[in-house]
Amino acid sequence: MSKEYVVAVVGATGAVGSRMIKMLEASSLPIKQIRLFATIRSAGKVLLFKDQEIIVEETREDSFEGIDIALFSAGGGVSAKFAPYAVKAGAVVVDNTSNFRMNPDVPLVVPEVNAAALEVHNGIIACPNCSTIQMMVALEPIRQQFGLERIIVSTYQAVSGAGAKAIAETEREIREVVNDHKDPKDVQAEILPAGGDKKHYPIAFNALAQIDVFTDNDYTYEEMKMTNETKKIMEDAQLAVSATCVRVPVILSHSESVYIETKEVAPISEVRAAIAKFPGAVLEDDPSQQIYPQAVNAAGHRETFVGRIRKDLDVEKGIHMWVVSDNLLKGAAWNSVQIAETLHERGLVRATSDLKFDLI
Ligand code: NAP
Ligand code: 3JM
Repeated sequence: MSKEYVVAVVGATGAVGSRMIKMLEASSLPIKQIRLFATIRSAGKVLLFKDQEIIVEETREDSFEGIDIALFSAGGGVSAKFAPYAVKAGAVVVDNTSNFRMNPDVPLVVPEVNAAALEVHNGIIACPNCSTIQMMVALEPIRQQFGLERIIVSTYQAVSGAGAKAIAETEREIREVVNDHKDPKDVQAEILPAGGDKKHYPIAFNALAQIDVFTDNDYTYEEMKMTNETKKIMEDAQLAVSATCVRVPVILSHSESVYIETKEVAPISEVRAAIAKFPGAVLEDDPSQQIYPQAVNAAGHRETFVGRIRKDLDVEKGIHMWVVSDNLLKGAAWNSVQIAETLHERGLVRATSDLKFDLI
Protein backbone atom coordinates (compact mmCIF):
# COMPACT_ATOMS: atom_id res chain seq x y z
CA MET A 1 0.00 0.00 0.00
CA SER A 2 1.29 3.47 -0.78
CA LYS A 3 2.23 5.69 2.11
CA GLU A 4 -0.40 7.86 3.78
CA TYR A 5 0.70 11.25 5.02
CA VAL A 6 0.40 13.36 8.11
CA VAL A 7 -0.34 16.81 6.68
CA ALA A 8 -0.10 20.10 8.58
CA VAL A 9 -1.59 23.49 7.74
CA VAL A 10 0.13 26.43 9.46
CA GLY A 11 -2.18 29.46 9.39
CA ALA A 12 -5.23 27.19 9.32
CA THR A 13 -7.63 29.83 10.70
CA GLY A 14 -6.80 32.38 7.98
CA ALA A 15 -8.36 33.28 4.62
CA VAL A 16 -5.87 31.04 2.76
CA GLY A 17 -5.59 28.34 5.46
CA SER A 18 -9.36 27.76 5.49
CA ARG A 19 -9.22 27.18 1.70
CA MET A 20 -6.23 24.87 2.11
CA ILE A 21 -8.37 22.67 4.37
CA LYS A 22 -11.12 22.61 1.71
CA MET A 23 -8.63 21.81 -1.08
CA LEU A 24 -7.11 19.00 1.04
CA GLU A 25 -10.60 17.57 1.65
CA ALA A 26 -11.09 17.31 -2.12
CA SER A 27 -7.51 16.21 -2.83
CA SER A 28 -6.23 12.91 -4.20
CA LEU A 29 -3.42 13.05 -1.62
CA PRO A 30 -3.56 10.01 0.71
CA ILE A 31 -3.99 11.71 4.10
CA LYS A 32 -3.66 9.69 7.31
CA GLN A 33 -4.00 12.63 9.67
CA ILE A 34 -4.36 16.40 9.45
CA ARG A 35 -2.89 18.82 12.01
CA LEU A 36 -3.93 22.45 12.12
CA PHE A 37 -1.76 25.26 13.48
CA ALA A 38 -2.18 28.98 14.17
CA THR A 39 -1.29 31.33 17.03
CA ILE A 40 -1.89 30.69 20.72
CA ARG A 41 -5.00 32.90 20.32
CA SER A 42 -6.63 30.19 18.19
CA ALA A 43 -5.27 27.17 20.06
CA GLY A 44 -8.13 24.97 21.22
CA LYS A 45 -10.50 26.22 18.50
CA VAL A 46 -12.22 23.39 16.61
CA LEU A 47 -12.17 23.24 12.78
CA LEU A 48 -13.68 20.57 10.55
CA PHE A 49 -11.82 18.33 8.12
CA LYS A 50 -14.24 15.99 6.30
CA ASP A 51 -16.72 16.31 9.20
CA GLN A 52 -14.00 15.35 11.63
CA GLU A 53 -13.33 17.80 14.48
CA ILE A 54 -9.68 18.93 14.58
CA ILE A 55 -8.34 21.04 17.43
CA VAL A 56 -6.14 23.97 16.38
CA GLU A 57 -2.66 23.93 17.97
CA GLU A 58 -0.20 26.70 18.70
CA THR A 59 2.72 26.74 16.20
CA ARG A 60 6.00 25.98 17.97
CA GLU A 61 9.50 24.95 16.96
CA ASP A 62 8.84 21.42 18.25
CA SER A 63 5.42 21.08 16.55
CA PHE A 64 6.57 19.18 13.45
CA GLU A 65 7.67 15.73 14.66
CA GLY A 66 5.92 13.05 12.55
CA ILE A 67 4.63 15.48 9.93
CA ASP A 68 5.27 14.53 6.27
CA ILE A 69 3.91 17.61 4.46
CA ALA A 70 3.47 21.09 5.99
CA LEU A 71 1.59 23.81 4.12
CA PHE A 72 2.58 27.24 5.47
CA SER A 73 0.33 30.28 5.08
CA ALA A 74 0.78 32.47 8.15
CA GLY A 75 3.00 35.29 6.88
CA GLY A 76 6.64 35.53 5.84
CA GLY A 77 7.99 35.89 9.38
CA VAL A 78 6.23 32.73 10.53
CA SER A 79 7.69 30.75 7.60
CA ALA A 80 11.17 32.17 8.23
CA LYS A 81 10.94 31.13 11.87
CA PHE A 82 9.24 27.73 11.69
CA ALA A 83 9.66 26.22 8.18
CA PRO A 84 13.33 25.25 8.79
CA TYR A 85 12.25 23.41 11.98
CA ALA A 86 9.61 21.55 9.97
CA VAL A 87 12.27 20.49 7.41
CA LYS A 88 14.66 19.49 10.22
CA ALA A 89 11.89 17.29 11.67
CA GLY A 90 11.57 15.50 8.29
CA ALA A 91 8.68 17.32 6.64
CA VAL A 92 8.47 18.76 3.13
CA VAL A 93 7.23 22.36 3.36
CA VAL A 94 5.07 24.04 0.72
CA ASP A 95 5.40 27.71 1.62
CA ASN A 96 2.77 30.14 0.46
CA THR A 97 4.59 33.29 1.62
CA SER A 98 7.18 35.42 -0.16
CA ASN A 99 9.89 34.50 2.36
CA PHE A 100 11.77 31.76 0.41
CA ARG A 101 10.54 32.44 -3.15
CA MET A 102 13.73 33.97 -4.52
CA ASN A 103 16.09 31.64 -2.59
CA PRO A 104 18.12 29.72 -5.21
CA ASP A 105 17.81 26.54 -3.09
CA VAL A 106 14.00 26.74 -3.29
CA PRO A 107 11.93 25.75 -6.35
CA LEU A 108 9.16 28.27 -7.15
CA VAL A 109 6.40 26.26 -8.74
CA VAL A 110 3.19 26.52 -10.73
CA PRO A 111 2.64 22.81 -11.51
CA GLU A 112 1.18 23.34 -15.01
CA VAL A 113 4.21 25.44 -15.92
CA ASN A 114 7.35 24.11 -14.19
CA ALA A 115 6.60 20.95 -12.20
CA ALA A 116 10.04 19.67 -13.26
CA ALA A 117 11.62 22.20 -10.87
CA LEU A 118 10.30 20.05 -7.99
CA GLU A 119 12.70 17.21 -8.84
CA VAL A 120 15.58 18.88 -6.99
CA HIS A 121 14.27 20.24 -3.72
CA ASN A 122 15.82 20.78 -0.31
CA GLY A 123 12.69 20.43 1.79
CA ILE A 124 11.02 23.77 1.00
CA ILE A 125 9.01 24.51 -2.14
CA ALA A 126 7.61 28.02 -2.62
CA CYS A 127 4.18 28.86 -4.02
CA PRO A 128 4.40 32.10 -6.04
CA ASN A 129 2.39 35.25 -5.41
CA CYS A 130 -1.28 35.03 -6.40
CA SER A 131 -0.93 37.62 -9.18
CA THR A 132 2.11 35.85 -10.64
CA ILE A 133 0.48 32.40 -10.64
CA GLN A 134 -2.56 33.27 -12.77
CA MET A 135 -0.43 35.25 -15.22
CA MET A 136 1.89 32.23 -15.63
CA VAL A 137 -1.02 29.91 -16.44
CA ALA A 138 -2.24 32.34 -19.13
CA LEU A 139 1.19 33.09 -20.64
CA GLU A 140 3.02 29.73 -20.56
CA PRO A 141 1.08 28.30 -23.55
CA ILE A 142 1.99 31.44 -25.53
CA ARG A 143 5.62 31.34 -24.37
CA GLN A 144 5.93 27.69 -25.42
CA GLN A 145 4.67 28.37 -28.95
CA PHE A 146 5.80 31.91 -29.77
CA GLY A 147 8.33 32.96 -27.09
CA LEU A 148 8.00 36.02 -24.87
CA GLU A 149 9.98 39.28 -25.06
CA ARG A 150 8.07 41.57 -22.69
CA ILE A 151 5.14 41.67 -20.24
CA ILE A 152 3.36 44.78 -18.96
CA VAL A 153 0.62 43.97 -16.47
CA SER A 154 -1.90 46.02 -14.50
CA THR A 155 -3.79 44.16 -11.80
CA TYR A 156 -7.21 44.67 -10.23
CA GLN A 157 -6.78 42.70 -7.01
CA ALA A 158 -9.39 41.47 -4.55
CA VAL A 159 -9.20 42.51 -0.88
CA SER A 160 -9.15 38.85 0.29
CA GLY A 161 -5.50 38.81 -0.82
CA ALA A 162 -4.75 40.96 2.23
CA GLY A 163 -6.33 38.49 4.68
CA ALA A 164 -9.50 37.97 6.69
CA LYS A 165 -9.22 41.37 8.42
CA ALA A 166 -9.08 43.22 5.09
CA ILE A 167 -12.29 41.49 3.95
CA ALA A 168 -14.00 42.60 7.20
CA GLU A 169 -12.67 46.16 6.77
CA THR A 170 -14.01 46.38 3.20
CA GLU A 171 -17.45 45.07 4.16
CA ARG A 172 -17.67 47.52 7.09
CA GLU A 173 -16.65 50.49 4.91
CA ILE A 174 -19.21 49.57 2.24
CA ARG A 175 -21.93 49.28 4.91
CA GLU A 176 -20.98 52.69 6.33
CA VAL A 177 -21.27 54.34 2.91
CA VAL A 178 -24.44 52.54 1.80
CA ASN A 179 -26.34 52.33 5.11
CA ASP A 180 -25.05 55.38 7.00
CA HIS A 181 -24.54 57.62 3.91
CA LYS A 182 -20.92 58.39 4.86
CA ASP A 183 -18.69 59.98 2.23
CA PRO A 184 -16.17 57.24 1.19
CA LYS A 185 -13.37 59.72 2.05
CA ASP A 186 -14.56 59.80 5.67
CA VAL A 187 -14.64 56.09 6.51
CA GLN A 188 -11.91 54.94 8.86
CA ALA A 189 -9.34 52.54 7.34
CA GLU A 190 -6.97 50.54 9.54
CA ILE A 191 -5.43 47.89 7.29
CA LEU A 192 -5.47 48.62 3.56
CA PRO A 193 -3.56 49.37 1.43
CA ALA A 194 -0.85 47.57 3.45
CA GLY A 195 -1.11 46.42 7.06
CA GLY A 196 2.52 47.26 7.73
CA ASP A 197 2.50 50.79 6.26
CA LYS A 198 2.07 54.15 8.03
CA LYS A 199 -1.07 55.45 6.28
CA HIS A 200 -4.34 53.66 5.58
CA TYR A 201 -6.92 54.60 2.95
CA PRO A 202 -10.55 53.57 2.36
CA ILE A 203 -11.11 50.85 -0.25
CA ALA A 204 -14.94 51.15 -0.46
CA PHE A 205 -15.85 52.79 -3.79
CA ASN A 206 -12.13 53.36 -4.39
CA ALA A 207 -9.10 51.89 -6.20
CA LEU A 208 -5.69 51.94 -4.47
CA ALA A 209 -2.52 51.81 -6.58
CA GLN A 210 -0.56 50.23 -3.74
CA ILE A 211 -0.31 46.56 -2.74
CA ASP A 212 2.32 45.78 -0.09
CA VAL A 213 4.79 48.55 0.79
CA PHE A 214 6.99 50.57 -1.60
CA THR A 215 10.54 49.55 -2.50
CA ASP A 216 13.46 51.89 -3.28
CA ASN A 217 12.69 51.98 -7.03
CA ASP A 218 9.11 53.32 -6.47
CA TYR A 219 7.54 49.99 -7.43
CA THR A 220 5.74 48.17 -4.60
CA TYR A 221 6.89 44.78 -3.28
CA GLU A 222 3.84 43.18 -4.90
CA GLU A 223 4.92 44.61 -8.26
CA MET A 224 8.51 43.46 -7.79
CA LYS A 225 7.26 39.99 -6.76
CA MET A 226 5.53 39.75 -10.16
CA THR A 227 8.70 40.81 -11.98
CA ASN A 228 11.18 38.62 -10.11
CA GLU A 229 9.00 35.54 -9.72
CA THR A 230 8.03 35.53 -13.42
CA LYS A 231 11.71 35.56 -14.48
CA LYS A 232 12.48 32.69 -12.06
CA ILE A 233 9.51 30.51 -13.06
CA MET A 234 10.03 31.07 -16.80
CA GLU A 235 13.81 30.72 -16.33
CA ASP A 236 14.43 33.85 -18.37
CA ALA A 237 16.34 36.69 -16.71
CA GLN A 238 16.09 38.72 -19.98
CA LEU A 239 12.28 38.69 -20.05
CA ALA A 240 11.07 42.28 -19.50
CA VAL A 241 8.34 42.42 -16.84
CA SER A 242 6.76 45.56 -15.35
CA ALA A 243 3.68 45.57 -13.14
CA THR A 244 1.23 48.06 -11.65
CA CYS A 245 -0.73 46.41 -8.84
CA VAL A 246 -4.05 47.94 -7.81
CA ARG A 247 -6.46 46.95 -5.02
CA VAL A 248 -10.14 47.20 -5.93
CA PRO A 249 -13.26 46.68 -3.79
CA VAL A 250 -13.81 43.10 -4.98
CA ILE A 251 -13.85 40.32 -2.34
CA LEU A 252 -12.67 37.35 -4.41
CA SER A 253 -10.66 36.86 -7.63
CA HIS A 254 -7.88 38.96 -9.09
CA SER A 255 -8.27 40.38 -12.60
CA GLU A 256 -5.31 41.41 -14.76
CA SER A 257 -4.89 43.40 -17.94
CA VAL A 258 -1.84 41.78 -19.52
CA TYR A 259 0.08 43.18 -22.50
CA ILE A 260 2.78 40.99 -24.05
CA GLU A 261 5.22 41.14 -26.91
CA THR A 262 6.05 37.73 -28.34
CA LYS A 263 9.33 36.69 -30.03
CA GLU A 264 7.50 35.31 -33.11
CA VAL A 265 4.37 36.79 -34.67
CA ALA A 266 1.42 35.06 -32.93
CA PRO A 267 -1.89 34.84 -34.84
CA ILE A 268 -4.76 35.44 -32.37
CA SER A 269 -6.60 32.25 -33.43
CA GLU A 270 -3.49 30.22 -32.55
CA VAL A 271 -3.06 32.03 -29.23
CA ARG A 272 -6.68 31.23 -28.35
CA ALA A 273 -6.22 27.57 -29.33
CA ALA A 274 -3.02 27.26 -27.27
CA ILE A 275 -4.71 28.71 -24.17
CA ALA A 276 -7.85 26.57 -24.65
CA LYS A 277 -5.84 23.35 -24.50
CA PHE A 278 -3.46 24.32 -21.69
CA PRO A 279 -4.15 22.54 -18.37
CA GLY A 280 -5.65 24.85 -15.76
CA ALA A 281 -6.57 27.54 -18.31
CA VAL A 282 -10.08 28.19 -19.61
CA LEU A 283 -10.70 30.33 -22.69
CA GLU A 284 -13.67 32.67 -22.24
CA ASP A 285 -13.40 34.89 -25.28
CA ASP A 286 -16.32 35.72 -27.53
CA PRO A 287 -16.83 39.47 -27.95
CA SER A 288 -19.82 38.89 -30.25
CA GLN A 289 -21.64 37.28 -27.30
CA GLN A 290 -20.11 39.60 -24.62
CA ILE A 291 -18.20 36.61 -23.20
CA TYR A 292 -15.09 37.43 -21.17
CA PRO A 293 -13.78 36.43 -17.72
CA GLN A 294 -15.34 38.03 -14.65
CA ALA A 295 -14.21 37.97 -11.02
CA VAL A 296 -17.60 36.86 -9.70
CA ASN A 297 -17.67 33.89 -12.08
CA ALA A 298 -14.10 32.77 -11.33
CA ALA A 299 -14.63 32.77 -7.53
CA GLY A 300 -14.72 29.24 -6.14
CA HIS A 301 -13.03 27.69 -9.19
CA ARG A 302 -9.48 26.34 -9.53
CA GLU A 303 -8.94 27.43 -13.14
CA THR A 304 -7.53 30.61 -14.65
CA PHE A 305 -9.93 32.27 -17.12
CA VAL A 306 -8.57 34.15 -20.14
CA GLY A 307 -10.34 36.41 -22.63
CA ARG A 308 -10.34 39.77 -24.45
CA ILE A 309 -7.40 38.44 -26.47
CA ARG A 310 -6.59 40.93 -29.22
CA LYS A 311 -3.76 42.31 -31.33
CA ASP A 312 -2.13 45.57 -30.34
CA LEU A 313 -3.15 48.24 -32.82
CA ASP A 314 0.42 49.36 -33.55
CA VAL A 315 2.94 46.75 -32.39
CA GLU A 316 3.06 43.70 -34.70
CA LYS A 317 4.02 41.26 -31.94
CA GLY A 318 1.93 42.96 -29.24
CA ILE A 319 -1.12 41.23 -27.70
CA HIS A 320 -3.55 42.30 -24.96
CA MET A 321 -5.63 40.00 -22.76
CA TRP A 322 -7.72 39.83 -19.56
CA VAL A 323 -6.82 37.15 -17.02
CA VAL A 324 -9.00 36.29 -14.00
CA SER A 325 -8.66 33.68 -11.25
CA ASP A 326 -9.71 33.02 -7.64
CA ASN A 327 -6.76 34.47 -5.73
CA LEU A 328 -7.32 32.23 -2.71
CA LEU A 329 -7.58 29.01 -4.78
CA LYS A 330 -5.20 28.93 -7.78
CA GLY A 331 -3.52 32.02 -6.30
CA ALA A 332 -2.73 30.29 -3.02
CA ALA A 333 -4.49 27.24 -1.50
CA TRP A 334 -5.06 25.18 -4.66
CA ASN A 335 -1.60 25.86 -6.10
CA SER A 336 -0.07 24.75 -2.77
CA VAL A 337 -2.16 21.56 -2.54
CA GLN A 338 -1.49 20.88 -6.23
CA ILE A 339 2.26 21.14 -5.48
CA ALA A 340 1.80 18.60 -2.66
CA GLU A 341 -0.13 16.26 -4.99
CA THR A 342 2.61 16.56 -7.62
CA LEU A 343 5.33 15.84 -5.03
CA HIS A 344 3.38 12.70 -4.06
CA GLU A 345 2.84 11.58 -7.69
CA ARG A 346 6.57 11.97 -8.40
CA GLY A 347 7.74 10.22 -5.20
CA LEU A 348 9.31 13.45 -3.88
CA VAL A 349 7.74 13.56 -0.41
CA ARG A 350 10.86 12.75 1.59
CA ALA A 351 12.92 13.98 4.52
CA THR A 352 15.96 16.14 3.70
CA SER A 353 19.24 15.20 5.38
CA ASP A 354 21.30 18.33 4.56
CA LEU A 355 19.46 21.31 6.12
CA LYS A 356 20.03 24.34 3.87
CA PHE A 357 17.91 26.81 5.90
CA ASP A 358 18.88 28.75 9.01
CA LEU A 359 17.23 27.88 12.31
CA ILE A 360 16.54 31.35 13.74
P1 NAP B 1 -5.06 35.91 7.46
O1 NAP B 1 -6.46 35.69 7.02
O2 NAP B 1 -4.74 37.16 8.20
O3 NAP B 1 -4.62 34.64 8.36
C1 NAP B 1 -3.37 34.58 8.97
C2 NAP B 1 -3.16 33.19 9.55
O4 NAP B 1 -1.84 33.09 10.07
C3 NAP B 1 -4.09 32.88 10.73
O5 NAP B 1 -4.36 31.51 10.76
C4 NAP B 1 -3.23 33.28 11.92
O6 NAP B 1 -3.61 32.64 13.11
C5 NAP B 1 -1.89 32.76 11.45
N1 NAP B 1 -0.77 33.37 12.14
C6 NAP B 1 -0.49 34.68 12.25
N2 NAP B 1 0.63 34.87 12.99
C7 NAP B 1 1.05 33.64 13.36
C8 NAP B 1 2.14 33.17 14.14
N3 NAP B 1 3.01 34.00 14.72
N4 NAP B 1 2.26 31.83 14.33
C9 NAP B 1 1.38 30.98 13.76
N5 NAP B 1 0.34 31.36 13.01
C10 NAP B 1 0.16 32.68 12.81
O7 NAP B 1 -4.06 35.87 6.25
P2 NAP B 1 -4.17 35.04 4.87
O8 NAP B 1 -4.81 35.88 3.85
O9 NAP B 1 -4.72 33.69 5.15
O10 NAP B 1 -2.66 34.95 4.46
C11 NAP B 1 -1.70 34.27 5.22
C12 NAP B 1 -0.35 34.39 4.54
O11 NAP B 1 -0.38 33.65 3.34
C13 NAP B 1 0.02 35.81 4.12
O12 NAP B 1 0.61 36.50 5.18
C14 NAP B 1 0.93 35.58 2.96
O13 NAP B 1 2.26 35.42 3.36
C15 NAP B 1 0.41 34.30 2.37
N6 NAP B 1 -0.44 34.57 1.20
C16 NAP B 1 0.03 34.21 0.01
C17 NAP B 1 -0.71 34.43 -1.11
C18 NAP B 1 -0.15 34.09 -2.42
O14 NAP B 1 -0.23 34.93 -3.27
N7 NAP B 1 0.40 32.93 -2.66
C19 NAP B 1 -1.95 35.03 -1.04
C20 NAP B 1 -2.45 35.39 0.18
C21 NAP B 1 -1.66 35.15 1.31
P3 NAP B 1 -4.64 33.33 14.16
O15 NAP B 1 -6.01 33.15 13.57
O16 NAP B 1 -4.42 32.53 15.40
O17 NAP B 1 -4.25 34.76 14.30
C1 3JM C 1 0.40 38.06 0.16
O1 3JM C 1 4.67 38.57 5.85
C2 3JM C 1 3.53 39.00 5.81
O2 3JM C 1 3.07 39.73 6.69
C3 3JM C 1 2.64 38.59 4.66
C4 3JM C 1 2.61 39.54 3.53
C5 3JM C 1 1.85 38.96 2.36
C6 3JM C 1 2.49 38.21 1.37
C7 3JM C 1 3.92 37.82 1.51
O3 3JM C 1 4.80 38.64 1.29
O4 3JM C 1 4.13 36.65 1.84
C8 3JM C 1 0.48 39.21 2.25
C9 3JM C 1 -0.23 38.74 1.17
C10 3JM C 1 1.76 37.78 0.26
C11 3JM C 1 2.43 37.06 -0.85
O5 3JM C 1 1.88 36.06 -1.29
O6 3JM C 1 3.47 37.47 -1.33
